[in-house]
Amino acid sequence: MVKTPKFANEKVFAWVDKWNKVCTPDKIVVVKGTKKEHIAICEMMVKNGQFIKLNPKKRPECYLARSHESDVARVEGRTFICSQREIDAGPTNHWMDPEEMKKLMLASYKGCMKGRTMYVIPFAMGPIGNPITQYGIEITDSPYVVVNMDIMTRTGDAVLKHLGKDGDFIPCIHSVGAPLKKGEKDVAWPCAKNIEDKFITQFPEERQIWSFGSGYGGNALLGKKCFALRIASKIAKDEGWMAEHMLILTLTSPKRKQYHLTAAFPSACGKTNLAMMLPKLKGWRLQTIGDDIAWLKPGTDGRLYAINPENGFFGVAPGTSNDSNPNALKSCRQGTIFTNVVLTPDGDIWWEDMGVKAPAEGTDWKGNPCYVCKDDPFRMGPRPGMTKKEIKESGYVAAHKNSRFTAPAENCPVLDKDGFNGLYKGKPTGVPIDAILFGGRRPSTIPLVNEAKNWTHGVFMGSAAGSEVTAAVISDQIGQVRRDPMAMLPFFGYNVCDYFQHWLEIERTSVDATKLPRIYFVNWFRKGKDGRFLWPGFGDNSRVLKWICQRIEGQVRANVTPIGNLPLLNDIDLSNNEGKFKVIPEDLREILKVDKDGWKKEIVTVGASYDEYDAKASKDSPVRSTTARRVPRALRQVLSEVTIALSK
Ligand code: OXD
Ligand code: MN
Repeated sequence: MVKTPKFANEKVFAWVDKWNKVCTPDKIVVVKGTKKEHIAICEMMVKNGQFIKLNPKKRPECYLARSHESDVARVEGRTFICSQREIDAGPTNHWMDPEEMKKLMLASYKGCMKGRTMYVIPFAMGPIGNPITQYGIEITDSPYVVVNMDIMTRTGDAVLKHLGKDGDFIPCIHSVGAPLKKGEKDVAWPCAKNIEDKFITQFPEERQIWSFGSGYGGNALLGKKCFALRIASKIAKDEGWMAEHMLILTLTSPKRKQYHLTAAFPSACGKTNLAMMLPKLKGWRLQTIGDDIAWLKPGTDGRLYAINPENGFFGVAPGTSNDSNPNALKSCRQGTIFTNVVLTPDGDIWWEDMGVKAPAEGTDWKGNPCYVCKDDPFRMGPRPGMTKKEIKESGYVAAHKNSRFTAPAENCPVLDKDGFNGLYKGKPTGVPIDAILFGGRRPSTIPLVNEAKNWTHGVFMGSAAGSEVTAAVISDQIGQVRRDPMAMLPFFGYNVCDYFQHWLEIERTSVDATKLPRIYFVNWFRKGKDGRFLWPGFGDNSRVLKWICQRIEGQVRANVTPIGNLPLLNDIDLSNNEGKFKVIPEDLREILKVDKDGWKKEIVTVGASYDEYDAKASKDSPVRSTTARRVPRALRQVLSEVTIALSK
């Protein structure tokens, strides 16, 4: 066994020592967090065939990784909340008794790092020293995880220094689950090949994270979903704050008034695009604070203050283009790790809907050759000379649908540096939030924007959110609408009913509830009967954000309807309605209407989801009795009110 390195902090030493004994690595490296170290690890991976170095003239300090085919997205079926009692994990989470889970996983971890290096990554979720920031120690045998964590979090010596002798942190352990025999050559993407051998486990009471068998970002970069959402949501509930799957942005009006907005959309539904959007409306400026996670704390003035706990963007590549998100493309210009995209012959990258012509020939995400499509220069197929129709029918994509870029936030040309550093008016409070948006991909029924009548109604709206399932998760339901309350379905660290109650408590316990953010539900994805999108989205979404700001200021009236307050048609600013994408006024009229029949069906399915969360004991599902906790009465009340109002 190799010797466990010394740490000033005893809890850190104990955590590393414990796993050194279990995993028996060949070597232990404590991550320093320097650029030199980052590049050295990347170059070592190039040598080992695990990274491809991209053309430094085109993409300085950028690398490409190709994952194993089984390891391309989050594995919700293998994600567990192991609270002491099943009822505390609730009906939306997989649960196992914590001791049983530990026994099972310990058997997998035994000797799992043989032939490998154990890396110890001290990391911070949030700017080091900010009062909202939390810390973690991730042990991993994956250099891919180390360099991605370097980008996505603040890592290294500075964190250990901040922890000092007795600073607290969330202990995390990760292994790809692929020990090497003596002399055995490593593969390009080591992982446990069978899905049943992968475990992404949170122990919410102990505040620990154990992950095994997967190298994919959402399963392996433990600061992100496992800590900043699942574990943090539990800490937040216990301490009276919120950990949410939300972007944070700063919007400045032509009169220089600043607004801070957060938005919760499910995975791969455009959070990164909205967070970096170029407003089509003249005089409005948008800046990015975060694109995926927000931690919000009530301030002494009753407002909610937010920080982005992350340090980079783990964005979905396909669809990211100069039209959809030029700032994301710019964020990827250097120091970025690409996973499962196409490699071009000149050492650059390409993906579907990048808005860039495909090269004549390239290498697809599986490492196979791919070729430009015969009748569409923006597509690639697996054989030369294929038509667009042939490629579409074959279902082939050259970049995986969930291929990703891991880009440093500091690359983002519209980063709000102060907000990103947790500062507001020079104080480390995070930024005060004016509005919270919920949303999802909904081809029908849900209007463009809908304002909640009050906080409880807004919580109801969030609880009722639904979206088409995307490739961000390994699922056989891709494209189908599923309920995804507050976009947190895969990320609740505890019982969903308690989570709803916690949202309601934020108002009940507020020192001044009139200062809480207004809540809105938006839908950029409505389609017409012909399958055409009825709203251009992207920069045109600034029209909706402007309406929201005007509502906050009390400058415009609204159409008060049974489902909420909708804009009056003329209040959506259609100036500068030019360019490739345009708002079509008849379409706008359509998406600002209340589709009563659609809503009657919608509300029934919301009620059905509540029934599932109530998880009443029944003959058919006796197990559910142990997860029986109820959706808060206040939300049931809103459900009834909306149902009655719609029936009039
Ligand atoms: C993500 C996700 O990667 O939500 O952000 O899956
Ligand atoms: Mn996400």
